Amino acid sequence: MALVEVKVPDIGDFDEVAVIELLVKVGDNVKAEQSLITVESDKASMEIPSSTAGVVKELRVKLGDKVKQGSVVLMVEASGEAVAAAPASVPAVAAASAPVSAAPVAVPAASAPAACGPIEVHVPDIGDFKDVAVIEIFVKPGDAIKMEQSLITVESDKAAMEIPSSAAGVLKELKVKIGDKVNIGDLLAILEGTVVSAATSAPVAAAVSAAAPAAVSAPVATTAIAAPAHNPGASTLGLPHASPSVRKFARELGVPLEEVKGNGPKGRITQDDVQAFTKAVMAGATQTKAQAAKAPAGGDGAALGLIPWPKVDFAKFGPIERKEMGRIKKISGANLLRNAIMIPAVTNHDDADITELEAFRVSTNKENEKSGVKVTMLAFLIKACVAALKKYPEFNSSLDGDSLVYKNYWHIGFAADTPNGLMVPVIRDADKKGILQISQEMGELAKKARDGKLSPAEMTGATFTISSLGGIGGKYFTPIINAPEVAILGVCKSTHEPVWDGKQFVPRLMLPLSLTWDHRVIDGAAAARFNAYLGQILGDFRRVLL
Ligand code: CAO
Repeated sequence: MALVEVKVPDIGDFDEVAVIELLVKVGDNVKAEQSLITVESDKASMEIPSSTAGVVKELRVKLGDKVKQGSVVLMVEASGEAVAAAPASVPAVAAASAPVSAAPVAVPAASAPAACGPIEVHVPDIGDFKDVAVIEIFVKPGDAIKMEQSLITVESDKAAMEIPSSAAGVLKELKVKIGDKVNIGDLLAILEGTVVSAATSAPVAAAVSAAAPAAVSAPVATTAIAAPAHNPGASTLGLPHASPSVRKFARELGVPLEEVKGNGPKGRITQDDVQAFTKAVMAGATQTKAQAAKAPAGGDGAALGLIPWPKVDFAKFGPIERKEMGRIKKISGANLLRNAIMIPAVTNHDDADITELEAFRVSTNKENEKSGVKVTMLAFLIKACVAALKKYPEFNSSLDGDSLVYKNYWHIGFAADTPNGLMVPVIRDADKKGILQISQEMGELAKKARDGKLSPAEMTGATFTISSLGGIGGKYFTPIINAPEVAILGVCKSTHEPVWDGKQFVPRLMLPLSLTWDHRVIDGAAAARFNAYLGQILGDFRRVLL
């Protein structure tokens, strides 16, 4: 069988373009029209197809080489399905883009010079591609659109191309959606604003195709990377940097391309990268963001690069019973896991002397016996925390990127143990409420929580949370911060302890406090001060007035 040279076909106006991707290797069986290499100019990237079918015997180009029309790409031992060798046969893409015109691509009326006001943007001349599907939309109403900015990607069975805007302005209305089929002249969008005409605005891919004579295979898929200047190393308009065929490949596999790390030249995502990503997901070595978001509370840690979770056949050791976890446990589990992993949390333990406060609480409850409202220790803790949060406002903040959001409201969440799992109702504006009102609201909210009747509004907006195990027992624990809050107070059971008063040990009722805080926001010294201040207030509430 004959050795055939496969050359770079007419690639339009492009003089010398760099080889940025090799899509085949020696020994590969290539089909006619199969993409061999990707080349890239400062305007577009395009894949160069094989003009013949056969076995690759020699690669004549390497990454970084500059090629132009006529450069030999590789040597193929032809199997007879030659395309270029048979002048009569019209290459697929050239056929798709025929009739071929060497003239500059015409642009529909929309791109004529215009003043301010609504401007229609139409699909420009895209060769003779018919009914091409809209596969990506890059803009949304309200976006400021620059001239030549890509609006959508369309794809035929041979090529994908980005359609640039023929005008500048603010996008008022998009007239297409994903999946729509479009043709030359179809209305794409309506812009409003300052308009500069774009007499030659056309998809680069179309321009390349249009310039290709029918005698040789034209570049297959070209992703137009419209001016202004494209940085090949970065994605265009936030899109992953990948050739059309790789995008198509990823789409067919359902691979989120934006999550794939590109190992090709200048960070370009190659087919190998997509394959490696798919294998890693299948093997459980990584997760897509969508999977991570849906991760069950007992995720196996693979996403963190940890060794797999132990798989034990418990039934081997004795009788077992398997029960599906409840919905609330699953949801709170996933949240707790994220918060435990993501937050560099530290816990400070301290004790507050609540001897007098507890005596006051008990006597108040006796006096108020008939009112039906029981004053709880937790209500005092909420008020004391509000005072400490006001004194140390970073504890009432949230991280937002590199900024801290300080909240000038004090909504306090409290953990409630329910038959369905942990819930955190919120006392809103605790700073404006008295102990009686807080106690009453807490009672109502805790009941609603136990009955599964809390509304989402009653569980959101907290700026700080208290988790009290005081009625149950224990000494100290390390509560997990309820993101995006930055601290949480854990409270355990108060006990009488001997405390040195300077002269002697006296029995005092001591309340164990465990304050967990986000070390990105709060320093250890601030946490110690917060706890100390809290202890002072609980020891003598009159300090709030100071
Ligand atoms: N020390 C000693 N006793 C305490 C106490 C403390 N810190 N806090 C409350 N108590 C006692 C009260 O005096 C009361 O006793 P009596 O019945 O003898 O009067 C009893 O415990 C119940 O207290 P309470 O009615 O004031 O209720 P509470 O405020 O302690 O709890 C609520 C309300 C909703 C927080 C609680 O029902 C609950 O669900 N706690 C568990 C929270 C939780 O699960 N946290 C862990 C989250 S991390 O997984």
